[in-house]
Amino acid sequence: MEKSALQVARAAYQPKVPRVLKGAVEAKEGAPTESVGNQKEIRELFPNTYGMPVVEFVASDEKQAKPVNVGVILSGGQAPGGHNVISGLFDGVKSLSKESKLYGFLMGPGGLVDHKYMEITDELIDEYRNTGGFDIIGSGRTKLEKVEQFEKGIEILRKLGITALVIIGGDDSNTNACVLAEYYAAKKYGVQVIGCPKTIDGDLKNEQIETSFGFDTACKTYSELIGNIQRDCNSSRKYWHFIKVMGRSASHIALECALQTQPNVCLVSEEVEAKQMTLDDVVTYIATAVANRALDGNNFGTVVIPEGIIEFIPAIKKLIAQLNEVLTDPSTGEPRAFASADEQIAFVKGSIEQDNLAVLESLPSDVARQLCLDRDPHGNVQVSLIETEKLLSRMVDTKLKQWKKEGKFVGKFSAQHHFFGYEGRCAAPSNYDADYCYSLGFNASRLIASGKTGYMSIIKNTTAPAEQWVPGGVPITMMMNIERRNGANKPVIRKALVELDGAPFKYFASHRDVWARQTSYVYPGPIQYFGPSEVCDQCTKTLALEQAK
Ligand code: FBP
Repeated sequence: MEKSALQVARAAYQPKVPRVLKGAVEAKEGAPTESVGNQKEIRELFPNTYGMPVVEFVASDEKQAKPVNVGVILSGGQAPGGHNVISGLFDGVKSLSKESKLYGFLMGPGGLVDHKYMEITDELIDEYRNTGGFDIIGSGRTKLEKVEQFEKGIEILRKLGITALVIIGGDDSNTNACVLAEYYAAKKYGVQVIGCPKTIDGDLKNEQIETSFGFDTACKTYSELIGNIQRDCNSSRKYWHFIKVMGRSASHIALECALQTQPNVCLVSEEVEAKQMTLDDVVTYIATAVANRALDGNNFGTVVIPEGIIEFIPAIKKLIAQLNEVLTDPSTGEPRAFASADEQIAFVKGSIEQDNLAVLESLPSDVARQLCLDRDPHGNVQVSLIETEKLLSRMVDTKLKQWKKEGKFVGKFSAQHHFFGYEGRCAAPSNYDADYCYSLGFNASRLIASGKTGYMSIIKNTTAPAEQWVPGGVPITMMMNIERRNGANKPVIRKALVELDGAPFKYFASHRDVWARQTSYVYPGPIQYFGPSEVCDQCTKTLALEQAK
């Protein structure tokens, strides 16, 4: 594979790791834990993995030296740093014993079930150190939830002598990791299951997990692009740019990009829901910013939109909840099968309540159609396929035309549209993500060596220099509660949405009125990999604000 000069230099980068992980460790255990909600139900569903303590690794004199065969799976959407989790895990298991082996299951959890795998060797891993992407073994969204899948899995794990499996995924994939850990523990199959917190969306975090990996690099990549657009629009002064950014449910990415670039408008889905805003309220809010800037002769600006916003508008959220129910076959719990998209839409329209039908029919046909069509394997609406940025700018245009007639808008309005998602998911990891991910992977090998199962690998204190980071593990059951999914109540990891009383949102809310009217743009520029630490090793503003509490 031909490489650029940066790639060559980057391949030689040595990720920084917590001091504790540089030598032998032992697990210091805290008190027993409880799940974040529905304790009784979660305890009953996970009798073998419920209530385990949070673990912190501390230095020890005892060297763990037993060889271990480990399997690794990349699950769900790509996030920068996945290759570093695998290289940290590889180095970690080899440091336990040169005899240890690491196998990668191909194209996501499906590789375990279909017995598609490859051994990860020194030569292979060296090609992928500090690179973006998940292409070393590929990723997929197969949902691991059925006993037949778990049994197919154990066949190949036994054949390869694998006694520990590391699942690198978001909240849905780690929920599945937890179910698998419980199943293998109940059956006494002797296979440990460890999770790693991945997702650019940043919504897998809590008291124990400071951030999900990939969020840092993805936000910096999008912020670079938003900054470039802002400089362009401040130069030509003729366009309003509507920029949708990824983040299926939570608005962490949009908020972080706003903190980095100070756009004129940034929508936060969680606030839209809390304020019970209608689609028209959202449109009025944006149109007001456009009209106010026009009063100063500024017929240009930027609007950052979280891709999941549509699901947070209360009337649409209610509609989606009912769509999810009717699209599930109650006898199997599986999605209903339809011969065609048109048949599916006709069925939906005939099955939902009148008020929901009215909301559906009020939406532009392309949006309504996407809401009625298939979910991803975890039951999520595929919001990346809904062109919210165009929908909103169309509606703002209509409103401004009306206001012009009424003498309430004196300017010009011309829009450009962008969607930043796939551009950032496979970017070369920032130093923060390169170090954090490598540490998460290496740390997973220590959880394995300590005999843990049903744990997620965690690294804390990451706003401090890496030397002082604190490695450990958190029982996955601790993050679970019961939620309605695909027409049934399911145990799932609770998603971390933007907290409206949290420091990042409060900082944004206290500045946004100035950013809306004035041109306060910040141009963050590209991620820097080499150079002064204050340029290269900064975490996200979200994390810095949260940890400054
Ligand atoms: P994960 O939750 O699996 O990390 O994926 C998140 C995400 O990147 C969302 O931001 C986006 O809506 C979705 O994946 C897109 O999924 P796909 O890759 O299937 O198009």
